[in-house]
Amino acid sequence: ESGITRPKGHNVSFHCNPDMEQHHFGMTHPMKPWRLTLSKSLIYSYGMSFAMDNFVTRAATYEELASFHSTDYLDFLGTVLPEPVPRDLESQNPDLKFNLGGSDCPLFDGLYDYCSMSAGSALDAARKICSKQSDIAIAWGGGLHHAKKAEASGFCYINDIVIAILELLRFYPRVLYIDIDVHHGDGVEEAFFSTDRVMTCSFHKYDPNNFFPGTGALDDNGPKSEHNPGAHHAVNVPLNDGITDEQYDMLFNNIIGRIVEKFRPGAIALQCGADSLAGDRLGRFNLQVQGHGACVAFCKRMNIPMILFGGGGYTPRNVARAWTYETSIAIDCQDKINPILPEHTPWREQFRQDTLFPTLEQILGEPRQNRNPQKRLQDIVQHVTEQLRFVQG
Ligand code: V1S
Ligand code: CA
Ligand code: ZN
Repeated sequence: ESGITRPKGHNVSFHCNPDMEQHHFGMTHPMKPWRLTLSKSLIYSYGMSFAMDNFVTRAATYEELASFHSTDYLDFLGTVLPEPVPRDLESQNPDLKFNLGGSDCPLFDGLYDYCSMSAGSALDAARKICSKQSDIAIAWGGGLHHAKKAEASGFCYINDIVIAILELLRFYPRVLYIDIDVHHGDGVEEAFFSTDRVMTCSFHKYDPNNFFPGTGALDDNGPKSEHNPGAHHAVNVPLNDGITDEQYDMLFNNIIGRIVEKFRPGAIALQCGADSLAGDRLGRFNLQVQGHGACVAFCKRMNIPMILFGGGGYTPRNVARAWTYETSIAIDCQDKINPILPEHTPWREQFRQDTLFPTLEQILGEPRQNRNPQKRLQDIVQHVTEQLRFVQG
């Protein structure tokens, strides 16, 4: 009826768990797991599930989480209980154990289940890629790129991406990690700082003193110590407020095109954080659904097995639009779907406009000032080109 059919010549799998979406970080907290419900509702309303293999993912086991995280940290994460009265405010509790329990990474009901389900979806996706049952595997509930080996950070407790990449590395000699969340993918970068088998590339808003997490400068390319094989294998693309689709597309294609040519990855892990969209509650860019999706389309055209992860995204209606459009790209039906949202979409009124592609004016009223001069973007491409001379494929 919808005209959505299975893509020809490749297989797409979709990994999610409705239990994950029931968790709450707290009333004022920007991370709303419900955005996953809204995204799925739109994806299903378009009939896209008929074109994919759909899996309800299990929770990752303790041993699977321990492939990256320290057991001290996992044991604590498994036993901490939410405060009966939220204590909040780091100022009252400056020595948070493992950075847990502050306002960014609060302790909430079912926290451990939430984290292990996110990691479970990422691992299931990785295994479908390794077994060649999927060419693209989608885990919109994953993408929590700030979590460290023994520390929570920036709404992230378990680094499902690192765990999934470790799985990919059992089958693929080299994996490319790409991160289009508006924040720097510091946790993934750090985890693979000392290997030349993973190249990381994050595009992000960079302002060391005023924007989280404050890392990811252009010349932070991995510790340059003499015998570190991971040197030069971290690419950082620091950006300013207001970057547009056209500029981002130029940068992305240029930089990712060069990296793939040189590094020749066997698999790609693409974090599709939707907080880089215009109108995001925490973000600063002017990207539209089309420009965000163009990154996914570019990667797909390279015909390299790929996992699509979610990540940030704090204006749920725009998150749902982006991840729906990107799902349509994965299954090759982006030109077939009606840009008018299906009449029967649950919570349709949440979307405000009835289109998948609202204009900047519709999203923002007035677009944010673009503070990315063309010259600076050319310098970034130049730096990356020079950096890649040190990289072997
Ligand atoms: N920007 C931002 C922001 N907003 C919040 C926040 C706001 C309200 C709350 F009730 C709780 C937290 N925290 C931050 C950032 C963290 C951003 C994490 C992004 C995650 C991701 O999208 O990349 C991936 C899922 N934290 C900070 O800026 C740190 C503070 C320095 C300032 C804010 N306060 C609340 C904590 C300390
Ligand atoms: Ca990023
Ligand atoms: Zn983010």
